Amino acid sequence: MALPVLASAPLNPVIGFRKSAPSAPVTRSAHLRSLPTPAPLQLVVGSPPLPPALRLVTAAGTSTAQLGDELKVLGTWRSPFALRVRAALNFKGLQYEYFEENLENKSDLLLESNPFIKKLPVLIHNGVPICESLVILEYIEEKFSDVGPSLLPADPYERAMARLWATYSEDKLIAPWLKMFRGITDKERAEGARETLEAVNALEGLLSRGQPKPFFGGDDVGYVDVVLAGMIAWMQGTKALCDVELLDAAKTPLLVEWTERFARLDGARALMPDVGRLVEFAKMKRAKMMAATQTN
Ligand SMILES: N[C@@H](CCC(=O)N[C@@H](CS)C(=O)NCC(=O)O)C(=O)O
Repeated sequence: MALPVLASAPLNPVIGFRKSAPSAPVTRSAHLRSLPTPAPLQLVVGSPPLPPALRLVTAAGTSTAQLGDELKVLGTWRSPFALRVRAALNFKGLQYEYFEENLENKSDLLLESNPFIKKLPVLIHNGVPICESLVILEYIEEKFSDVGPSLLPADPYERAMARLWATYSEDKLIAPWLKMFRGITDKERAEGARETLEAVNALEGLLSRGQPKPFFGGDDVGYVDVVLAGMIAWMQGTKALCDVELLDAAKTPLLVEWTERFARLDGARALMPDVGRLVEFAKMKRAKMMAATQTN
């Protein structure tokens, strides 16, 4: 089925922003550190008429049209996995069209693009879909290696470490977080909470290892920052959702600072979900899930 029209969206225009002047060459440090003054943005409203959907062209340094490439991202505002992909494109300065999906009623575009897994995010590059957020990140790195900064370090050992911590985030942070949030029994939820806190402490340790550094990538945002970024708002909402404080300034000060520093970056700010909205949404989803479990 077609993608949904958001109630407030105008009738089918392409709504986007582009920099009003050609952008300067992107240096790694200029693009990834907390940027003081965003480039002036210009509203672009154009045709052709699109399928009913919210399409956003994000502000970014490099027009993919100039590269002869077309990038589309299918996501939802709350998906930690979609946020990774959008943040990576933003940090590399790549323009893309964004499609907000309704997972209760998946679009044909999503089902056709990801027929086996049927999940978000999907990156569609010149009509060719790539699925799974970590796979997409690797694809962006390889395909656009000459555009903008690289998120993976140059050194093979450092690259391996970045990938290791990305896998760690999947297995030891996100999976236990879901167990804590969705667990049916007290035991399951407590186990999830304990494992999630362990991962949070390990990440604090990673940030404090050696010289103090603002990002997991060092002085600049890197692969691990982008992978973890999608969990920032979810970690901030965990106290309200699960009565577990994951971001405690006394226990994990570096991680707390990192979440705030990352969320202020130009490439991230607009992507960060509102925590209150996220909590309300997650409570509603959990209530529905629990009701379904009880009826079955
Ligand atoms: N391992 C996947 C996870 C993706 C995922 O779980 N996406 C969720 C949204 S956050 C989804 O599309 N769920 C739809 C469904 O399960 O039917 C990735 O990294 O991309």
